This record gives sequence, structure tokens and C-alpha cells, in this order.
Amino acid sequence: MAAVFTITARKGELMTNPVVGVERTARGVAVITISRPEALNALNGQVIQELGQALHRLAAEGVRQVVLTGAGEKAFVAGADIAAMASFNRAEATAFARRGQRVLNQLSLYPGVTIAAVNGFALGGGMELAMACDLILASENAKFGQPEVNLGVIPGFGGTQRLSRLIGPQRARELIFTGRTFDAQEAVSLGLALRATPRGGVVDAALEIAHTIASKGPRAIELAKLSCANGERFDLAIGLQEEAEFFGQCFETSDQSEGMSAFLEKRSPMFAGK
Ligand code: CO8
Repeated sequence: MAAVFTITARKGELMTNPVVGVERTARGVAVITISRPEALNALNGQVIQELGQALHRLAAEGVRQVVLTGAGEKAFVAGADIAAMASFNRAEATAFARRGQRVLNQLSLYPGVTIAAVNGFALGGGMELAMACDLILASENAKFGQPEVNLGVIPGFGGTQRLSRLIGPQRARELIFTGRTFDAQEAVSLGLALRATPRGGVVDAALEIAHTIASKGPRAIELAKLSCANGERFDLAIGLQEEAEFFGQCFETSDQSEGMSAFLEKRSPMFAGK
């Protein structure tokens, strides 16, 4: 994979080493890696800022599939940075939660498919980060949890909202109230993770799915994602109305005429993403 760019500090900002790396595969899938090994890739202001910038640039470049992972084999992301949060007052904590939520919303609304390749601890903000992706794959050494109550706080990057939507309100409450950690197999059986993969193979497994999706009609994937997201926000009747609208929109794309012509002409489609 070739590096596509390195994040640089904006004018007036202190120049620090980048903590979010972006690489791209030959087939156009981006791999974003959060890299703060000294703190098990914990989310501080710099990670959140660089992640937001990386997503913005990838979307502007038209990158359709993104795999998100943590550097090393020990952690995906071990939570928000406790040392950075320890001295927050109420206003600072609220602002930090809102800032994190904005970037996680940016991730969940990314105009393409996002896959979390969870390669170790995904705790607190790390599990919330994974839940903002479309799919979660878990390495067999992955450990998930919302342990915030152990620290006297609650999930603040969307955990009290996204977890119950993913696994149901009662199961979400049990995990949030006990703060217990659980392994990849349990994550799969809860429906939090799609599947468990052998240790060391989770990014490759995510790339395999991303490359399969990359061969489909890009506009169709984008509209299908929007329609699925609507299903989680609206009731069935509104969701179905919206689905019919999105279905109609597909027929204004060249991908639809190419996909259907290719089928009828018994050849592989060449999608333009328009
Ligand atoms: N923040 C800061 N540093 C961390 C974090 C973290 N979340 N997790 C690990 N580290 C650091 C450790 O302090 C340690 O640093 P040092 O070597 O300088 O002492 C280094 O990473 C390695 O960690 P350990 O020595 O603890 O490694 P172990 O293998 O013994 O344990 C664990 C690994 C179990 C993952 C352990 O590190 C741990 O429990 N970490 C904290 C997990 C946690 O509680 N996460 C939730 C944080 S709260 C949160 O995410 C809230 C999100 C919403 C925020 C809303 C904003 C207000």
C-alpha cells in the first residue's frame, strides 16, 4: 500500500508527529491507522482532529471504501485518553464529547462503506468509534467493552445511543451498567461484530470485503447506505417511502444503465460511479 498523504498542522498550530496514518491499496481502498502505541491508541484531541481531516480528504478524493484500524496488535483504540480528560471541568467535558461525536457522525455518514478492523482492545471511545463504522470485524484477540462507569463517567461518544440500536436496549444496558469487557466470539454472538478472524488477519479480512464492495455500483452502495441509515432513524412507513425514492434515483445514474446492460449482454459491468 502506498501512503496517500501525511496530515500537516494548520497555520498557527503546534506541529506534532501525525497520529493518524492513511494508506491506499492498489484497488483504491483506504486504510486509516490510529497510532499512539504509548497510550494503546487512545483518542485525544489530536487523533480526533486528524481523523476528521483524513475522512474529509478521502471523501473529497472520492475514496469509496475505508478500513479503520489501530497500530500494533494490542489495541484498536483503548478509549478516550484518560490522562487528557482527568482534569476536565463540565464545559470542557461536554465540548470534548461533542467534538468526538461530530467526527464519529462524519464517519457514520461517510459516502462509502467503512469497516472497523478491531485488532485488540476496543474500549470506551474505541468501541464507540468501531460502532460508527458500517461493519465491525474482530480479531480473535479483540476485547470490547464500555468501561466508562469504572471511571465514574458514562459513554460520551455515542455509546448510549448506537449500542442499543445495534444489539438491543437490554443487552446494551447490561454492558454499559456493568462496564464488563467481552471477547470477539461474544461480540459476534451479540451482533456487534460481523465475524471473528484469526489474530493478525483482521485488516486483510476487512480489505477482502472492501474489495468485493468496490466492484459493485458505487452510487448504488451510497444510496443503499443512506436508505439503511434512514431505517434506523425513521419508522417503517417513512423508511419504505425513502427507499422507493432512492430506488428511483438509481435510474438517473449511468451505473444503473451499465449494470443492467452488462447483465443483458452477459459481460462484467464497468461502473463509473455516476
Ligand atoms: N487513556 C490514556 N492512556 C491509556 C489508555 C487510555 N484510555 N489506555 C491505556 N493507556 C496507557 C496506560 O496508561 C499505559 O501507559 P504507561 O505505560 O505510560 O503507564 C499504556 O497505555 C499501556 O497500558 P497498560 O499498562 O494499562 O496495559 P495493560 O495491558 O496492563 O492493560 C488495558 C490494558 C486493560 C486496556 C488498560 O490499559 C485499561 O484499562 N485502559 C483503560 C481502558 C478504559 O477505561 N477506556 C475507556 C476510557 S473512557 C472513554 O473512552 C470515554 C469515551 C467518551 C468520552 C467523552 C468525552 C468527555
